[in-house]
Amino acid sequence: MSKRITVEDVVRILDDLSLLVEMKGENPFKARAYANAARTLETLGEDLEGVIAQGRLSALRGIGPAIAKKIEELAATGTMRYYEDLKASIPPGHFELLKIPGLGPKKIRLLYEKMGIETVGELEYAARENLLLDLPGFGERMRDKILEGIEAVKGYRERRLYPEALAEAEALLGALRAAGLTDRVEMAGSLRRGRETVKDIDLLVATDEPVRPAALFASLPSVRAVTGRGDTKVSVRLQGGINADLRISTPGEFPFMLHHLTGSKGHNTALRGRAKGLGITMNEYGLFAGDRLIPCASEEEIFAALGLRFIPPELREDMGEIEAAAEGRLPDLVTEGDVRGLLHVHTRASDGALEIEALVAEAKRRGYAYLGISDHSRSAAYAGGLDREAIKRQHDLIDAVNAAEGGAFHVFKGIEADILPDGRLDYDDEILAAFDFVIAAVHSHFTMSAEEMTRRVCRALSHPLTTILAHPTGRLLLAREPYAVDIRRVMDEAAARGVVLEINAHPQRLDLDWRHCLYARRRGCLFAVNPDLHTREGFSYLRWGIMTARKGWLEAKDLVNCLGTQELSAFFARRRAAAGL
Ligand code: DGT
Ligand code: CA
Repeated sequence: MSKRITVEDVVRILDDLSLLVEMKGENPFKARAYANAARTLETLGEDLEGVIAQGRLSALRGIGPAIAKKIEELAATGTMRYYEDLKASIPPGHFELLKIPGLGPKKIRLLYEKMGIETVGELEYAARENLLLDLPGFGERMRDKILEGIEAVKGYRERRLYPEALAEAEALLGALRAAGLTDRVEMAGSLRRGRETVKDIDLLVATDEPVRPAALFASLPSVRAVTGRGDTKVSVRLQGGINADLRISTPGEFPFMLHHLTGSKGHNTALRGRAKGLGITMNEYGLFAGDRLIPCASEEEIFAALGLRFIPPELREDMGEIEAAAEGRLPDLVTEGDVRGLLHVHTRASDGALEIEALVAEAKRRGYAYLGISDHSRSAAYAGGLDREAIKRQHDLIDAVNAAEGGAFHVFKGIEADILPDGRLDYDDEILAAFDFVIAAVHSHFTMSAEEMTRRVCRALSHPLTTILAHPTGRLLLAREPYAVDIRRVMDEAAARGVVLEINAHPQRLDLDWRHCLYARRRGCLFAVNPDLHTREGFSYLRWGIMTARKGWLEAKDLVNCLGTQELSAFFARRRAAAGL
């Protein structure tokens, strides 16, 4: 395509268009149409260029002739007149204002017309100075909500999703390693700890000759600007906008520096406290008994010198890992290799890009023993939810695939059933009983009070056919805060009802949050790390889900998708038998 318009660019512009026409007060149907088209392209299982060349664009679900024409213009010329005109017709800051939760186009127009507010900065000032209170619909609660929203939006700008930061960091590491100038090169900081979002990249090298690696790092092609340069540290801003620090240590200090830079701050402080109790001083340069350095060749030896087992970086969040290491209670963390199969997989029957046969082939190629198909239920009209006939067709197909596999691979029949606003599931019990497993999910009405939302979700959990609760908090990292819900009560209910909690592995979800896993595990909950995949690429999401499970202290025995086919089948059967339906 000319000017290299990618399908991601098209998706972003369609999403922008959806917001822009809403801002302009046009028919809401129009806004939804652009959003739907974006969702279709997002999960397109083939090359957009090819689709356009074959004139098949307007045959795709949710893409009518008018939108198709605009996309074709964009692909052919690199711009879309209609989009550029719309963008030019509103103050530039308004676009960003839309991203603040609770601020819709109407309120933004009001702020502009009555107060001349055009940017997030102006809004923050007005909110802090109590200048908004006279506007209709802008009471104190709204002001507080706006200020919270502004903080969130600011935070979003400063952080990156983990996979994006990791890819940048790996490229830097690769370049440093290839140069062969240093003894060791490692990642540290939030990346090494497997945090879901990352502010900046921390890298560390060991060398006695710092000059050349420092110069090399500063001159890498992905570096946009050098923002700081000293003897032991070079700071840069990368082309993609993220900052990276290279720390240079001597080979002898390397393990201490690596531990220090890995953090977290809380973990470091707690560990220093423990060292002090043992009469040892600890800093980034070493462990010292008085003036004497206690030599350590690795992080393992540092922990050992403090009477501890090695604490994996993912656990270094000051959540009790030091006590657990001292008492030999550290969990035997789950790994990707423990996973036997994937649940929560979408097909073309709803909004996925692949047919069941292609999904099975890919799963087998990756060494899995089973898949659990779970398309959307009928009220998810936005995503092509399945009606009774579509379910029947899918089940016949799955039966045929399973028969052909002859036990070598198994497809479980599942559904991602919407949790309706009142907490009921989206189908009658008779239909639900036809599935091996049911994933219950909130996909609408996010803005209920915490009390209502908690009641809604708990009611869904109390349904005897609910097997798994999908993405329990509904967050979208760097885009949407979790919905208001009493997550502890939800986890208590899941434990009481034997409902499995999903750790959704999509890099923008990673939900259940690892911070909640330990509590849920103590209450006796089971978990499933689910890719929620819509495309072939989605198979790779599992990695991020496992990282999150590890941060949540989970072991293979905590995850139902580490069970073998027979065991999982028995687990599903037991639940359905207990339901007595
Ligand atoms: P980020 O960058 O916000 O995603 O998270 P981190 O953990 O990478 O934080 P960063 O880059 O500010 O610092 C890297 C590590 O350096 C951090 O995890 C622990 C260590 N560190 C930084 N500041 C302090 C401090 O004030 N005290 C201690 N003990 N350690 C610190
Ligand atoms: Ca960092």
